[in-house]
This record gives sequence, C-alpha cells and structure tokens, in this order.
Amino acid sequence: MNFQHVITRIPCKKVTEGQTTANLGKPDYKKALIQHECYRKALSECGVTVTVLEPLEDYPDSCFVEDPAIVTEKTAIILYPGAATRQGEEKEILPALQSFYPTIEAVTTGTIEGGDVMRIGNHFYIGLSKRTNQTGADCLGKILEKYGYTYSTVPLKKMFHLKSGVNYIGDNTLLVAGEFITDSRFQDYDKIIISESEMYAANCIRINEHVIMPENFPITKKQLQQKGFSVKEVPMSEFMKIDGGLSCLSLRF
Ligand code: CIR
Repeated sequence: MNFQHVITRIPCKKVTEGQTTANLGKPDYKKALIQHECYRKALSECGVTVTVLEPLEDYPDSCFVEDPAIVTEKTAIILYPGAATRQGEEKEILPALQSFYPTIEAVTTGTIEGGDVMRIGNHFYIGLSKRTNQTGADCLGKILEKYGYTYSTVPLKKMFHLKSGVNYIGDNTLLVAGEFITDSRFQDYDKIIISESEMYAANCIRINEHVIMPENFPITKKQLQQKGFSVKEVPMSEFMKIDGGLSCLSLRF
C-alpha cells in the first residue's frame, strides 16, 4: 500500500447541508476546515504529496472526493454518484485527474460511488448499496478487467457504503464491522473486529508506513497497535455528522 499522491478538496460552506443519515446535528463549517487541515497534515507526514482542490459551493458533499472517481497505478476512472445531489461531482474532479493521468476512463451506465469500492491487491470488491447498483458495478468491473484487475460484488444489508464497514489496511489485515464480521468472502484475511461502540473507526486508511484513523476510538486504536500498526489519529467529528468516513476525504495513488 505504497502511495505517492493524494487528492483532496476543501469543504465548502454548504458542507453544513451535506447528505446524512446520522442524527448528530449539522457540521460546523469552521471546525470542518480545521479538521480537513489536520487530515491533510497527517497525509503529508506519511510521505505523500497532497493536491488541494478548491471548494465547490454547488456540491455540499464535494469534499468527499473518494466517491466520484477511483484511481489506480494504471488508470483513473470517473464514476457516477447514486445521490442526486452529488451527480456532477464526477465532472468537477476530472481536471485534477487529467493532470496525473494521460487517459481517463468513465463509468457510462448505472450508479457507483467510490465508498463502495475496496481494493485488495489486484482485486476490487464492489458493494451494492443504496448508492451503487449492479449496472454501475459491472460497468466499473469491465473497465477494471481491461487493465488486468478482477472484481466481485458484495450486496450490502445495512451498511451505507462497503467501506463504512470493511477496509484493507495492508499486511493481509482487514478492519471489519457489523455485517462483514462473519462474511465468508473475507475469511482468509487477518481480521480486526471493530467493537459495536466504535463502528465509525472501521474506516481507516493505510498510507505507506502508517494507518490514519479517527480520534476518540480507543478500543480500535489499541487493537491496531497490538497488531504492530503505526497509528496517526485525526479529528473527524464534523465529517462524521454527514456520514463521511475518513477514506472518503481523499483519492490515493
Ligand atoms: C454522502 O451522503 O454522500 C456524504 N454526506 C458522505 C459521503 C461519504 N463517502 C464515503 O464514505 N465514501
């Protein structure tokens, strides 16, 4: 899980109006800006260059750049968000991707959000959720196959996005929560089982030598440290209020 670059986008003022199923109140805009800065700093400390895109006031959820595209070492693929308020973000992310990739692919049918796409090695698990449908998943899958990758789909029961409940952090290790704890697809990995009281912490990212995780999840932190992972914590409370996991604030490649 070696990365050189990440792309992020500053939260816009309308981040307070982001889509949400959480009952945690509205994010505080200024606090969200500070937390985003902490996130970018943590990324830099992991040895990646951080591209920072301008806020987009027309899209309250546009700081969650992971959803409208996926990036690999071979190509970047523009997706098509399932949330109506987010459709159009895929066009906005395109210029940033073009500065890194000579050609860009695009999902042309169905809906699919990057929060539903988890890569392990050369295989991509694609969650079928309220945001991602079979058509979108297969369209992405066919593009990935062209580049020598494989894919399979994972129908979700309760989770918002696939990566709300399962994340690969390298060293054959998965963070698993809720419905994924007993999922046979993931039985061959070493699993860190996320406590029910810390579900949000299932979404962490491995960047080079470190795992970046949300602060205030002491059980998960200890589990990670006991397995030998080097942990960096970042404040995420304002993004959590609008269902934003830690991974969704960046595209990593
Ligand atoms: C949304 O509902 O689309 C945003 N409020 C949160 C998106 C989170 N994305 C992610 O976890 N990949």
